[in-house]
Amino acid sequence: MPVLQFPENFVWGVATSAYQIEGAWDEDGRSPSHWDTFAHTPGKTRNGENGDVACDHYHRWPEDIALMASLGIQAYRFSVSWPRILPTGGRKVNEAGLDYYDKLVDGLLERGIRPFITLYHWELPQTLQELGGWPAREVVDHFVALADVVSRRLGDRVKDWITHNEPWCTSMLSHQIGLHAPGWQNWLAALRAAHHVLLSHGLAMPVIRANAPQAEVGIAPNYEPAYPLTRTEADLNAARIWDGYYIRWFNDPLFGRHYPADMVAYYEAQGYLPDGLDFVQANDMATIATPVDFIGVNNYTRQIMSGEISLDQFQTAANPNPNASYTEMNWEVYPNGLYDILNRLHFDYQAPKIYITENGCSYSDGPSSGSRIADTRRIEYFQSYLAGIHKAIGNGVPVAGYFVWSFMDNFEWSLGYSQRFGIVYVDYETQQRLPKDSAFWYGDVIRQNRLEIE
Ligand code: IFM
Repeated sequence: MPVLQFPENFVWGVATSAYQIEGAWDEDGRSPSHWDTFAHTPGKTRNGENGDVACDHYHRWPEDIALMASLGIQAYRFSVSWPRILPTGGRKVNEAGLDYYDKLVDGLLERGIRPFITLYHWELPQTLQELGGWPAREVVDHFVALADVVSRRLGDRVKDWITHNEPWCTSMLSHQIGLHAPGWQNWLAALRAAHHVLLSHGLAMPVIRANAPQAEVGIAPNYEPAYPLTRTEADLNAARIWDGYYIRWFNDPLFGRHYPADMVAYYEAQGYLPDGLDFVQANDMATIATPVDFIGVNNYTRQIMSGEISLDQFQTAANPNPNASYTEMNWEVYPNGLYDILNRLHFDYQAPKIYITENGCSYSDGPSSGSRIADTRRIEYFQSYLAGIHKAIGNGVPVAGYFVWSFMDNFEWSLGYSQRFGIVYVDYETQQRLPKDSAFWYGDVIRQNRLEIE
């Protein structure tokens, strides 16, 4: 049985986000976010489901982090809910909201769990949405205020900070495809949003570092690499466009390469940038390229691209791979995709340090006999991706840690509660938590700092 030993000090964690688990959407001074508005709009989410209650983590966090500790989890990546802390943006703090995260951080540290904070995992106060949301440059200053308020309060104890989760989702999925809040379908708005997300990241980093001198700060883009179906020019071109749209548009500016010229030309030719990059102001690109301490990699699957590409027709698995297995999101299990991305981030972009900030799979296995949940496919998924990570580390890629998405089943955005990504099962009727087999398996991996592959 091959045994893959991980480096000493490798960080083993789990991840969640506020709106997906907290619930308590209108308690203790929290105002609505644009996701509350979206999810409360008929037709936007599966079965009209929303995050009003979710996993009720706002009230149950002590038991949740006790469970993490009992499994041996070393680090917990969670996000703060902006409208809980600054209900109308700006700097007017809702103390009860900030206190909540203060207690959570203390509770984690008491149990020896290292907190990794994500500042923005898609919850914009509705008031800021009404000011124009991410396509409006004004939002950037509001985000920097959030970074300042949170890092001033928690920076004495929290060392690891992530500015944004998945800028592609905040911009494209939300403003061009329209599947996420605010549900727009407007290319220019999406590209403006992308720029403001990146700019706000660059401006927030020195603020966090000033408030928390020990801090390491990064960002967690989603990486879904594209592979051509065949070696024909059309398929190669389709893969290049997907890569530009999904990866390079975000990664290139972060690493000082400006927006990729081929994609600017493509977007202009399509009429998506009628006035070019007029929303980019002097110094913006240098600010965005402020060196990060680490890059967070969110990776689940890949795309196989072919022929004439239309980025308006959003499809998962446009070219299904007959030899692969798929999760219940219809996402191909493709561990080589993560391996390739890790090598690329190291050898091409020269990322200083990498955390896998999300990796996981949706399978609906629930309790069958008694309380046991035999989610064997999830264990196999993790084994295959971790083997790829281990191989990349062997190539010299500086991967410092791994976060399972997700600690527990939760609200999967427009898909409501239909997708279960957790290593802990949540019975939404009773809010009972049941660790799945994968949770115990993960605990063993952590304890031994190694992976045994059967
Ligand atoms: O649930 C999401 C998470 O919020 C962001 N990354 C992908 C996950 C699964 O879709």
